[in-house]
Amino acid sequence: MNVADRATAGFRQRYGAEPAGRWAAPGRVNLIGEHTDYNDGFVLPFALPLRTVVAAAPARDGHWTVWSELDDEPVDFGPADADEPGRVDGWAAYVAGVVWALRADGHDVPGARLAVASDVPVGSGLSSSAAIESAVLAALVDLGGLDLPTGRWPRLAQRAENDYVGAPTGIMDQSAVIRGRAGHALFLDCRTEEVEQIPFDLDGAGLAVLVIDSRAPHRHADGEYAARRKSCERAAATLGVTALRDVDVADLDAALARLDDDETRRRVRHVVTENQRVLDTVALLRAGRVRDTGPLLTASHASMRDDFEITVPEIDTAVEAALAAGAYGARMTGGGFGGCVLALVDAGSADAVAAAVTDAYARNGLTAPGTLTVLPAGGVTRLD
Ligand code: GAF
Repeated sequence: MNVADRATAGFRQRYGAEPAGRWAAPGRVNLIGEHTDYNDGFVLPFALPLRTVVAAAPARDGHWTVWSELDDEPVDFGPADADEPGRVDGWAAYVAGVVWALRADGHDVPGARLAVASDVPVGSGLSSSAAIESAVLAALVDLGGLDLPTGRWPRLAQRAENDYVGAPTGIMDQSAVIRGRAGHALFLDCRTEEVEQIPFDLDGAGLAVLVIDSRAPHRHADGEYAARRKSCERAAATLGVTALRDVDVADLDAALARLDDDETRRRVRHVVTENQRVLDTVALLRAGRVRDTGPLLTASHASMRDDFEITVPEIDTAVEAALAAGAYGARMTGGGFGGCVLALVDAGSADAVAAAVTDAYARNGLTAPGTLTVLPAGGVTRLD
C-alpha cells in the first residue's frame, strides 16, 4: 500500500471515519551548504520523492489526537499540553510543537484527529521531522482556514522544533520541505530567507544522485550539533560580526589570525569556505555544468571531516568507496554523526557505485548501507 493509502487506512481504522483531506510533505537532502544555515549563510537542498502523509479531520472537542504507523497507541493532547513545551514528547512532540507555534503566533488552531504514515526513514538525516511538521502545519492551516501565507511556514515549523522539541536547528530543512520544487535545488539565503529555484536537471545531464544511508547510529548528535552552533556563535562574537556569514572568504586568513585556538579556527574555516562552495555550486548549475559540481561536493566533505569534525567512519567509508567507483563527487548530507551520503554519478553507473559501497562496508565489517537514487521533487502539498 502506498504511503497516502496507509494514512487513509490508519485514519479509518483508528477513528472509524473518513478524513477531510490528506497533506503530504517530503524529506530532503542537502546538495551542499552544511552547518551554514544557523550562521545566516547559504544552503542548496532539494526535496525528495519520499513523503510523509497526514490524513486529518477537525475534532469538536478542541483536542488533537495523533496516530502514527510508527506506534500502536495514538497520542492525545489539549491546549494546556500544547502551550507548555516539553509536555508532549517522542514523535508526537513535532505535532504538538506545530500547534504550539501556531498558537504562539496568535492563531485559533482547530482541534483535529490526524493519522500519519511516512516513507521518510526516521533517524537517517533526511528530515523526517521537518516532513511531519510541515504536513501537520499544512493540514491545520487548511482545516482552520488560518491566515498564514506559505512564506511564513518555514520559520514557524522551525520554531516548533527549536522551542517546543528543543533542538537548536536552523531553517534549512523546513525551507526545503516547504519550498522545494521538482527538478530544482533551492538556493536559500538563510539571513534574508530569499530563495531562488536553481534548475537541477540530472536527467538531462545523464546523471543521478545516489543517496547512501550509512546506517550509522547517531552518536551524541544532539550535543555535538549544539556545541558546533555555540562555537560558531562565539567565534562571530570574537570577530565582531553578526554571524559567520559576514566573514568573506577573501578575508578568511585575517579572521583566523584573530582567533586564539585551533579548533575554533577550523570551525570558522569550514563555515566560511562552505558558504563559498554553495555560491560556486550555484554558479556552475546556472551555467548548466552539473557534472563539474562534483569536486565542490568532495571538498565540502573533506571540510566537514577535517575542520568541522562531524563525520564518522561509516560515512567516510561510503564517500571514499563512491569516489573510488567513479562518482564525480560525494559528501555527507545533513547534520552529521551518521545519516546519509550523497554521490553524483553517471545515471548508468548508479547501481555499480551502490554495489561498490556495499562491498566496502562488508569488507570493513559494517552493517550494509541503504541505497537509493533520487530526483528533486516538489514541496508540501494538499493531496485531496
Ligand atoms: C540539521 C539541521 F536541522 C539543519 O538546520 C542544518 O543545520 C543541518 O543539520 C546542517 O547543515 O539538518
